Amino acid sequence: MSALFTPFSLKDVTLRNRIAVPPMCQYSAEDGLANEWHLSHYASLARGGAGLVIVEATAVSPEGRISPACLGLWNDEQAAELAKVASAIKAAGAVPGIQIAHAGRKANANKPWEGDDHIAADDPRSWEILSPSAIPFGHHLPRVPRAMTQDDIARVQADFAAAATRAREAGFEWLELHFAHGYLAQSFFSVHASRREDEYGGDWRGRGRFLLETLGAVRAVWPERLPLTARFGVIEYDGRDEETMQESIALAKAMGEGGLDMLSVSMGFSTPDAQIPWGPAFLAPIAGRVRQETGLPVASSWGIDNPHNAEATVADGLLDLVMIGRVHLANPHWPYQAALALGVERPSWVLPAPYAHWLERYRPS
Ligand code: 8OZ
Repeated sequence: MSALFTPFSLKDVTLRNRIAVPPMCQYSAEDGLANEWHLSHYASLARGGAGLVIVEATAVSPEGRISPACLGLWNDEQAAELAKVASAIKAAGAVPGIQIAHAGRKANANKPWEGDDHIAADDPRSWEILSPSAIPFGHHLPRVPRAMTQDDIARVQADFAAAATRAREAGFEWLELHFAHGYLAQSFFSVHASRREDEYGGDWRGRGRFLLETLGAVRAVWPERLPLTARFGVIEYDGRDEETMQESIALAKAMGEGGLDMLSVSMGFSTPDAQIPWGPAFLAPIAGRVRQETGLPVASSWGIDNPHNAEATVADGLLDLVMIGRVHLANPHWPYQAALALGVERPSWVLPAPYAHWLERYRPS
């Protein structure tokens, strides 16, 4: 009996197994619109057997995009194109999810394979970048953001709620808030990015206020019967890790009380000086601690890249869902291969019926 291939239910949604495709930016859109690339990419991942496919970081406003080639959900035309993606994911038996995002001080960058750095402020493709405080990330992202006013904060939170409404109308059944990776929400929480002196700064409650309010604004419009999750960086690997973990766990508990259904545990990426201990499944014990101390279901990723460490993280009670990202790009049928490797009986059931049919047929009995 495989833990990885046990269905998982959250609210009214049931995933066929514990494998999820995490959001992975494709940097392939124009004007925030999904196109044939997104359709074929996401459909192929869903066909491979994962229970959940979460569409990449999709910006709630034009200035919230990481790059000019990121997806957006600030108008109805974008929602109409994303509806095709959601429908294709669902047709292949996976639950369609989407991550909504604002990139904050990391916005307005070139594609990773075209430099990954900030677009210069005098470039015609540049836009104003926003953050809780006028502190740049540094390194390849040197531009100084404008410190947000409380009107800016209210506007971005309304953008999150509007994007959530469009995501629902487009047919998505699982919504993830991007509260990680040094983007806007993580920056509000991070001591590396926030020096605010109003009620959005200071101790963890102040630095967590933007996240809790944004969650509340989205929960108010996202159906109660559908999962609302957040990807959140609980640790920075900056030398103050225990303090950050305790603050993160306190905020995660408050988010649970504020209507969050699950946490996708990641790293903060708020400073270019982080010393990340890369290794197989290195973040899973951290996620397991968050799961234990908050009582929230958790997902996580990073270095979980083979059927055995994926199975172990679920079987050992560290994770409820395993995010299988990059290896999924190399092998969209990773879930089927994992089922074979784990000795799951008749693993073809992992796949949509037409594929299962051909794989089961003409086999010696
Ligand atoms: C991993 C690490 C840093 C950034 C995202 C492009 O979260 C990212 C990212 C992923 O959208």
